[in-house]
Amino acid sequence: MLKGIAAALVSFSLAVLAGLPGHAYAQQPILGIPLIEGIDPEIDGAWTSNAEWSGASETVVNYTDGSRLVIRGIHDASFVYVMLEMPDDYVVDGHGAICFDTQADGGPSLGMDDYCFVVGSSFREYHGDGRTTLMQQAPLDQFVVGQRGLSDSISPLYSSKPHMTYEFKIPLDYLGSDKTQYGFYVSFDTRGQTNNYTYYYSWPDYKSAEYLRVASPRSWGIASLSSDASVPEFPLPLIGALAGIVGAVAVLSRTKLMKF
Ligand SMILES: [Ca+2]
Repeated sequence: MLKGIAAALVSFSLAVLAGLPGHAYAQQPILGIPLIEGIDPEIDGAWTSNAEWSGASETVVNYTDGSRLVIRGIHDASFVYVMLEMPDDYVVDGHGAICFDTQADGGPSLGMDDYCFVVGSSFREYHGDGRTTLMQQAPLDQFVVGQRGLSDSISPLYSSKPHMTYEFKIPLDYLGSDKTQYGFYVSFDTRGQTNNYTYYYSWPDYKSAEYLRVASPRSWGIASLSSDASVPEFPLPLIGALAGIVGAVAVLSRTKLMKF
């Protein structure tokens, strides 16, 4: 019974989170990225240890087709680390991309200052051309790293099968280390698990049908780097949703504890 209530609470909270506005003139969703000194995630495309991503912020996106994306972010003042995790995707066959609008100046098209890092069968970097929303291949910066793979039971989201994860490590110098906020966009695609269609997803959640075409940077979210281990500057509606999740998790943990 308790579990049912908790599950309902979680679903409700996630629905609220997923439904956050991401449109140009509405409030842009913010992804907080806490500072943790001395971290050194191994960019191997998987949860390498329990502690690896435990201090990171966690943003859960629930898509209408039932797919889920979890975005984790952390920085150590030299690098920003991002993990994309798809708990319902069990096959290594797609692309995962993160894009930074380094000037946070939005705009309708992908600019020269907008950098995308894409992991597929290889790792590539793209910039904008200032005219379209199509990524243009650029030389890969020597210090950026990206990798995809499968996470097993080390991940807290493990169900019964290893699932897709993408890990990225990007030098803050390269993004402009005087900044604490960047426009931020995530996309990924995957083949259907029972058919040959390719499915496309993004954060903020927009319709897409090409992995190299992004939503207009003015409609992206914001990555906000914190100067300490706290997760900064959530917009107000999020606080209610988060409180719901925290409550639900508390109930869930309690339910689990009562079993033993
Ligand atoms: Ca790892």
